[in-house]
Amino acid sequence: MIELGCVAAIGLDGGGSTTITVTQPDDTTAATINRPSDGSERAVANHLFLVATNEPTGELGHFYVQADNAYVLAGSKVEISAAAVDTNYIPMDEDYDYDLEASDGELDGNILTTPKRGGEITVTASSGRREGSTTVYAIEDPTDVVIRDSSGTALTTLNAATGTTTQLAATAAYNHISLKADPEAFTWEVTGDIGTVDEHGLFTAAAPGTGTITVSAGRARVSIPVTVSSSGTVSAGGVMEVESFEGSTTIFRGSGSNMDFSLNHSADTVRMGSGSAKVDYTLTETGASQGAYTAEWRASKSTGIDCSTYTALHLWVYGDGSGNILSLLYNDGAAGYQSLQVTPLDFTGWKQVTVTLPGAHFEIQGLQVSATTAADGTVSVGDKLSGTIYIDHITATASGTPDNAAPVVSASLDNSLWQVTASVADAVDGILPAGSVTVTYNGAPYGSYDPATGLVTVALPGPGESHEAMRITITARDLSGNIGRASVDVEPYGVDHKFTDINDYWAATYVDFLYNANITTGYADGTFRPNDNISRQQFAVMLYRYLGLDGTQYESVTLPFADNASIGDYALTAVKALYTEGIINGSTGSDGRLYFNPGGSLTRAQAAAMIGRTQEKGYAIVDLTFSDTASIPAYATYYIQTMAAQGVISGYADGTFQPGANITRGQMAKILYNLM
Ligand SMILES: [Ca+2]
Ligand SMILES: [Ca+2]
Repeated sequence: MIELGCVAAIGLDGGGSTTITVTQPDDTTAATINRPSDGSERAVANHLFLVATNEPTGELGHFYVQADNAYVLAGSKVEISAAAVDTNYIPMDEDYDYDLEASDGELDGNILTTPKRGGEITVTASSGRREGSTTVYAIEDPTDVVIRDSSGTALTTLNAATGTTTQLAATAAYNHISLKADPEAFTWEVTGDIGTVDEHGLFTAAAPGTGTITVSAGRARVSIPVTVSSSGTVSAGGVMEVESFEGSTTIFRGSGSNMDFSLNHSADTVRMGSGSAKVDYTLTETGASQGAYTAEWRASKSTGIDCSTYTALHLWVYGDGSGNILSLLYNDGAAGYQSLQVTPLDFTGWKQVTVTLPGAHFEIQGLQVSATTAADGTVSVGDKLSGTIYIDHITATASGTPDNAAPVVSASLDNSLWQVTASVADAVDGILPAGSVTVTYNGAPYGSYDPATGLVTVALPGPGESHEAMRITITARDLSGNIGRASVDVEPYGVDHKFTDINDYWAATYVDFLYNANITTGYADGTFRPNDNISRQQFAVMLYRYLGLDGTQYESVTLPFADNASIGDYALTAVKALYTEGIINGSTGSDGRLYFNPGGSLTRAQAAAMIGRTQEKGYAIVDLTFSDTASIPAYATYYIQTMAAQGVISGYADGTFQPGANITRGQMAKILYNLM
């Protein structure tokens, strides 16, 4: 209080028992001006009651002049008001015209813009010889400046995605007195070629990288580090990737009430890429009498969507069939944590939902699930109070229509130049950025993609020499998560087969390829036995080697199978790894226990599901037209649809798929080759 300039203080008990109620000079009713702990004046209390007994005279005495804030950051605006008071200090009913004059700064009507150099400004209202004045203190050198987000929370760092805008605010204080401060009264700067900040504190993230945002006023300045990430890249076609759930953190990092939010990598509940958001909720009545059942998740930082460019959000939702309502929480620039309905959860499995942006300003602040309310006001909850849903790949579009078409990749071999050339184009995004295209040679990164032209050129090794089979694959992902790819196969030349029993085998090239890639070693007698059924543990070993998993990461895993002891030593690490990664699950035996059945064979449907789970989501799918499509089990349908679309898997010449037939070692070799 001494720092504030107080020279004398009276303690009146404090807490809720002291209320200071004042009739201001321009008012005729009293209002509480302190903040008693009860929130208002107590019904029974003792009073010190000061009363003026004067009667109104009806004769103008002076003007009572005040600013909406007496202390302001120099350069900010304040609003001046002047009330007519009679000769007995009683406010007058009628309005009196008056002239306003300020000793410094600029007056526009009742708005005073204080001078940048600061100072004490006297503002006088007068009419004839009657007048009144007030002093506005414009502080040039505040003692404290803080950068805040749009909800007023002080920021120490800022993370933003390219293409997004973040409205920042700043506050200033002088010896602990809060100053009224317009954003324009501060000087905003950004360093590090990461974007721009305008005079109103609106930061536009333009390019990935790190830098700082500095705000200063007088000699006070404060900086926060800023990281701009490339997720949220904006395409020429007006698509912005808002959140893919592929990284280690998401735009929803925060905390919840009756809701848990986590990253999920279980393949069957990912729609795009290899990660999605898992949302577990248990609806709880909010306020005993309100009858509203909700669960909420609030992000610690809001994500702004530029509504001058984008008209709609698109997201994948995996419904739980509960009938509850999924909403986004958002700030419209005026008020936070409003809810915008995304979809009723009246479906199960994945569904793509489009949400039209409701106004000129939209910041994503979180998620909400709520129970439905019937027309008569009753809340329908029943046994649907809790559930689990998944969310994946959120984009914003200018067109209002989601992009569900994969990039087109076309590749060909130029024998004369001994090189592969490929072009990549997406109908919506246009030419894709560097991080969106990968080129591999026999499964390993190789060659390069030119994001200026959208072209790939791969010079093949060893021109004119004998060579093993080569496979060049170009994979491209658009900002909406769709994946397209193409491969060029170069037949082997002048080399022998790797096994003694595959010279006449239709898939010999693939078997040799997997041997060269260290995915299969065959049998000790030099055979591969391509027409044998592959055992479940042999399958696990090949898939483990194909994925390039690090076995040391899984040594301490305890397998849950009743027949652990019968798993071959050569396969144990592979089974532990694939079990941990959610690729193999085992099956329940007639005794109710879980078995891996290592020596058992594998159906084509089982193999397709397991292999399919190792692949990122986002490739095209096709309607299956096999004559026995109806007999494909539900768990394998999606994986067969997407691998058939890619040409990784196919049926038999008679039009059947034969999902229940056992898969052979040679068929497995062809599938793994096609995935490379
Ligand atoms: Ca994803
Ligand atoms: Ca596309």
